[in-house]
Amino acid sequence: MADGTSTSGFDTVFGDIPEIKFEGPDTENLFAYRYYDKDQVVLGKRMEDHLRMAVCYWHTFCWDGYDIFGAGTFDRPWHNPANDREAADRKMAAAFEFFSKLGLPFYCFHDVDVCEYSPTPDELSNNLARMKDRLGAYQDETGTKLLWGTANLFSHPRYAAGGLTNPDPEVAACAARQVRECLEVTHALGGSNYVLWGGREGYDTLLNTDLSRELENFGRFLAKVVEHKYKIGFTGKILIEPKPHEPMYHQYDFDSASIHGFLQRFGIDKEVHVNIEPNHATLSGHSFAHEIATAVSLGVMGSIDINCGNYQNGWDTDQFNLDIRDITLALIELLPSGGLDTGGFNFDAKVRRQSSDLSDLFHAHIGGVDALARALLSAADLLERGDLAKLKAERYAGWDSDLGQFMTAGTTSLADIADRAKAEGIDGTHSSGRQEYLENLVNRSLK
Ligand code: XLS
Ligand code: NI
Ligand code: NI
Repeated sequence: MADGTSTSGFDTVFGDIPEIKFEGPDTENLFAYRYYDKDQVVLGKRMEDHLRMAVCYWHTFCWDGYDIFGAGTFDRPWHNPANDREAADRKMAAAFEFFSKLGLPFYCFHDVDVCEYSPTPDELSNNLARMKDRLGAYQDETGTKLLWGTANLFSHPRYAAGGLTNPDPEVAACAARQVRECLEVTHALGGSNYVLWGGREGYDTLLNTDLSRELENFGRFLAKVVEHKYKIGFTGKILIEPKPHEPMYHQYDFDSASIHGFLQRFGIDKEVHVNIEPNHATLSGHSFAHEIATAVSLGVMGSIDINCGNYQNGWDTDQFNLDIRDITLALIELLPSGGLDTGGFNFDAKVRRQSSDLSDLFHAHIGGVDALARALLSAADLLERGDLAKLKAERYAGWDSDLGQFMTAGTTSLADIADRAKAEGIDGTHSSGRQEYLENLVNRSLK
């Protein structure tokens, strides 16, 4: 507002920073997008609708820069050591001011991110109910929408041994209550998805863990979450976020393939999808593109938490992903399947602990947004040229031949195939996979 206060009644905190707009690759203005032009049509869809970008509440507004070796470094105007109601309200005002300045369509939150410190289940319930109304009012005022909500089942001390997989049913009951309430709030706010990240659903040691029982309980409770979604009429997707470890030594939601197997076992593989995060993919020994390709092929692709680690250590460093090639490789797996549907790209990423200025939050997001836009343009170029798809089709063309059809027919036995191979003297010669040639095609298309 012109008088320097937002409609929430709090002073604006990003007053010095202009709204971030598209100015094109030649601009000298570092508070502008150089590639993200939300209305530009790429592969028949607006960039904004392809990417469906979201700002995450926790890294950008809750974290004060602490790490296990040292205290917070950020000193944000909305932080307050008491973490009381007024601090939570100020934080929300700052968050929506930030979303609006970036001009991105979505945000994501954990229940505890938006509330003041709420040590008991009743306090969290009451605070969340109050914050639901405030979030709704801000959404109406700014037009920012909710990509997904999630219950934090890992920070409170009661969840040290897990939420839905806790050995103590009383703790699991608290987790179930929290999931129900957060799912209902997500629904009330028009959220597009609901996420479950099983940060503590796993174990530190098998010596104290009944793995079989924990998996049974996990499957049972997830099926109940799906049932509740239908009961309340929530039409968004339920998403599980794979991660192999950290904080636990082993997490049950290891990667997309293991989640799919687990969902199948409990009969909910058509109901639950995955929220893939590049830094989690690399922790599980996979590439980002591998996780996307696997999820697409298993029919469980949901949404993306965009970030990256670094190549020198094995942590979940949650950095802003500026690797245009890596994102392009993931997008060429995703886009031909129809893209993100109800999902989006959520910036589950944080500025480095030394990047303590408010302007650093903007530079981080601007860089992340433009990297996604450049990757989208690069992927579109590759897909439009079509040579990768053509080469792949040629590579597998033999399966459309008489031999291929014979071998894949349901009635053909192993012996039938072996007999035919012998009778026809088939000797199977190798043809080049042309990897380096294909990699050059990718680099040629990078924008
Ligand atoms: C942590 C996860 C977390 C989820 C939401 O590694 O990425 O931030 O996205 O609980
Ligand atoms: Ni995440
Ligand atoms: Ni993560």
